[in-house]
Amino acid sequence: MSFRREAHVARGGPDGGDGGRGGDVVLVCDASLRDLRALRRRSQYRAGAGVPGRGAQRHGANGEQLLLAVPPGTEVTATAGEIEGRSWDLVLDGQRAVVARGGAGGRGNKRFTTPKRQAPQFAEQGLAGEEGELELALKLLADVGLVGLPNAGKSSLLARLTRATPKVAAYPFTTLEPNLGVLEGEDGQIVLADIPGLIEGASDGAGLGDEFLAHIERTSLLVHVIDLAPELAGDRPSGAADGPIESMAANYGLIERELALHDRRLAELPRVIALSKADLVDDVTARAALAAFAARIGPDIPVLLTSSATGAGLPALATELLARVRSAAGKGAGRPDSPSGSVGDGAQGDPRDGSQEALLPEHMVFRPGLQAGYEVTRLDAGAFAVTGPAVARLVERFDLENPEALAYIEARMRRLGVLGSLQAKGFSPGDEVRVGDAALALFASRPR
Ligand SMILES: Nc1nc2c(ncn2[C@@H]2O[C@H](COP(=O)(O)OP(=O)(O)OP(=O)(O)O)[C@@H](O)[C@H]2O)c(=O)[nH]1
Ligand SMILES: [Mg+2]
Repeated sequence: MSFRREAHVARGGPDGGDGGRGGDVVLVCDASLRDLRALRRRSQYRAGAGVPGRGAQRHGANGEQLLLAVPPGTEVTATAGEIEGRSWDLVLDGQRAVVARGGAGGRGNKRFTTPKRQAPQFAEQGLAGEEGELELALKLLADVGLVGLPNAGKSSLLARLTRATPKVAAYPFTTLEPNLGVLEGEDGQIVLADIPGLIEGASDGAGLGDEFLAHIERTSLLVHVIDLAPELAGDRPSGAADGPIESMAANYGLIERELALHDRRLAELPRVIALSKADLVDDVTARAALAAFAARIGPDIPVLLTSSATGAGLPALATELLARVRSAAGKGAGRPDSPSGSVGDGAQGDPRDGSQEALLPEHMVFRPGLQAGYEVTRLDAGAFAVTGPAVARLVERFDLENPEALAYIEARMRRLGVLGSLQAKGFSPGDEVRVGDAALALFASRPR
C-alpha cells in the first residue's frame, strides 16, 4: 500500500504496485544424468519468493523458478501436501514438470481504486505457493528385457549381443542389479536390460523378488531365456514322458506367472523365447527340442536356439529384436523415447512427429480452475462456517485487521451470494463467520 507523496502534488493518490508471483519448482528431464544422486544432498527445495510491490506503481519481480534436473525414466509422485496425488513421468530430454506452483502475487492498493473508493487503505496479500512431498523413482528405460530363471544364460546373452560386460558365473543369482547394453542395428540402436533371475514366488519377494521387474515395465519386448541344456545335456532320453520338453514348459509357465502377478502389462508384452546353451547338446537333439517346444508354445511366439559360447543363433536373435522393437515403436505400442526412434539427437520442437511433440511439454499441467462454489454451515447460535476455495482465498488475501479490507471482503461476499446464504440460515449482522482459521464479525457495521 502506498500513496504518492511529492512536494507540490497534493493528495497524490494511491500508487502501490503489485507483488510478483512466487517461483515454480520445476523438474527437468536431463539425458546426461543416470541417477538421482544429485538430489540426495538436500531434502527441501524451494523456488524464489516473489518481490513485494512498491510505491510509485513499481511492481515486484516474479520469484525465480527452481529447476531440478532428473534423469530420463524418473517417475514422480506427490505423496503429501496440497499437491498430493499428482504424478509425472519424465522420459524425454528437456521434458518439464511443474511440481509445485508459486503463489500469486497480491495487487497493490492502486488496483482497488474506484470512483467511490479513491484512496484505498489496503492492498492484497500474496498467496502461499504450493508445498508438498515428492517421491522420485528411477526406472530404467530399455526396449527389451531379458527374463528367465537364475543361471539361464541371460547375462551371457547380453554380453554377446552388446558391449556390456555383466558378471557371468556358473551359479544362480550372479546378477544382483540390472545391466543395460546397447544392441547396434543397421539403422538404429535398441537398449537391452538384463535383470536378476526370477524364481517361483518372485512376485511375493522370493529370491531377489520383483524389485527388478519394475525396470522392465517400460520395455516393448521381453526375451524369455530358457536353459536348454540341463534337461537335454544329461543322459535322460529326450521325448520320455515328463521329459525335457515338459520341464522346459513348466519353467516357462512359472516365469510367465510371476510376470503376470507382478503386473498385467508385463504379461501382455510381446516376447521372444531363446533356448540357450544350445552348444551343450548335439544339433539334432537341439533342433528336435526346438520343434517340440515351439509346437507347445504355439505359433504366436518365436522360439530360437541360441548359444553364447559359439554365437550360434545370435544374429537371428538380434535381427528379431531389432525388427520387433521397431514395429512396436511404429505402432505406438513401445516407448516413444526409444533410442531407435527419431528422438535422441536432443532436437527440441521438431514438428516431424506429432505424438512426440505431444509428449515434449509437461506430462501433466495442473491448473486449479476457478472454483466459485462455497458452503455455509450453521455451527451454533451466532456462529457460522463458510467453506469453499474462492471464499478461502478472499480471506487469505487481506489483512483482516484493516477495516477497509474487511469492507472489501464483505462486498465481495455479498456479490458471491454468501451473505444471502448466511441470512437464509439465520445469520444476523455481527455474528461470527469462520473461514478457514479466521473468525470474522461480518456485516456488523452495515447490515443489509
Ligand atoms: N556352454 C554354454 N554355457 C553358457 C551359455 N550361456 C551361459 N552359459 C553359462 O551358464 C552360466 C550362467 O550364465 P549367466 O549368463 O551368468 O546366467 P544368468 O541367467 O545371467 O544367471 P543369473 O544372473 O544368476 O540369473 C555361466 O556359467 C555361463 O558361462 C552358452 O550358450 N553355452
Ligand atoms: Mg545374470
